[in-house]
Amino acid sequence: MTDLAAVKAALKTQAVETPSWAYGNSGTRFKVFAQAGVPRDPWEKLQDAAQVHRFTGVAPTVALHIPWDRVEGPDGYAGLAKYAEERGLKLGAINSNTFQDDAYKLGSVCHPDAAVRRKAVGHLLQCVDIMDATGSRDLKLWFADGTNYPGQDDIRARQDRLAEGLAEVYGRLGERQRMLLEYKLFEPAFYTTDVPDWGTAYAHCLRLGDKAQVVVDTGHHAPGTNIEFIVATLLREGRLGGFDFNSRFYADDDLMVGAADPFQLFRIMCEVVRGGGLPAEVAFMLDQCHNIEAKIPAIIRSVMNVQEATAKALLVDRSALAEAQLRGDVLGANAVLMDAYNTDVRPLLREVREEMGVEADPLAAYSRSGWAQRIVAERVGGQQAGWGA
Ligand code: LRH
Ligand code: MN
Ligand code: MN
Repeated sequence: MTDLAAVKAALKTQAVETPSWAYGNSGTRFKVFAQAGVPRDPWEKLQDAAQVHRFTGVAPTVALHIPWDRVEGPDGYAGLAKYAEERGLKLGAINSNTFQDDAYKLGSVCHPDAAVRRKAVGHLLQCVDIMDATGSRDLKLWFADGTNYPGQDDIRARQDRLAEGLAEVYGRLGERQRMLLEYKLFEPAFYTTDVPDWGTAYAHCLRLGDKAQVVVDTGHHAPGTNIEFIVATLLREGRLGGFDFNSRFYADDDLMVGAADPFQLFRIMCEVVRGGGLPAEVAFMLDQCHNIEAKIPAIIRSVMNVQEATAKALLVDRSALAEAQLRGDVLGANAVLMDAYNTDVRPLLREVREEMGVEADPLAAYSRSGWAQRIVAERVGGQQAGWGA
């Protein structure tokens, strides 16, 4: 039997971080479809994020991407953090960007030229300065580095350069700051990618120390990859820093989490629950873009999808499952899992929301709020997310 009060309590502690870039205009390399009312600067992105938090109650932090969220002026990023706090938010992970500068054609921290590596490491160190100003815990690193042709560069030398760059940035981290290293199997490099998989990320993190952790972006694997196995392994090793949640059908589609494969999301959340409840060290971040759908409701829907998968994972009757597994009862064990997955958790989540003081139906409440009409009227010329131009 599962303890419903404990399930509710766990759901109330879960926090989902939303990405600033999801609020901006985005598209594919074919076309960016601009939407009316989209934020024109980081402050307006925070205004929208505050609506997501207001109606879900569980999205209190916002990830920034540098330099997409460029802030100048005397108050700088500390001022942005204050602006967030005034709206009941905090700034979350600082995402670096070493992939949109001409200098990085052959790579950034893995580039053969030491001057380019210096520039890239300089940017990463600047991101840590920003973390100091915002109070962010996590520096999220994703590298587009790789090669397109066999022989183009030395695979091992590139790993050495990567290790050296990471070590310098790691050394700059404060006591409570972490480095989250994100892997991606493919794109934009076609032949080799320098951080293609969790094994490579894990090996670098191991050398660096405890503050270096792996990020699992659910869109960054080969089709058919058993992501929950990776999650289980990283949790066992104490190296799962967090998730970049999104859905994919084909490549790195960045669709709403839980839209393409809610069962996979459930299986992932089962391993998170199995690996220690909802540990504070695991950051549940979204990394999505909303190219053709309305952005704020899509983000609210995504947060709800994470909650639904989490609720189902928490409902798994762990003792019945363990007993069936020990008996070698293949079908019985599978049935325990499927019973939880097939439970309609929406009534439970409505109760949880009401107990938290937010409305039971976040999407309906947002729709009634008039915010969508207000931003269309007030904002002209929305900013592009910086992605998929
Ligand atoms: C790379 C990635 C990484 C970037 C983000 C915008 O595909 O997942 O996390 O920072 O997209
Ligand atoms: Mn990502
Ligand atoms: Mn991605």
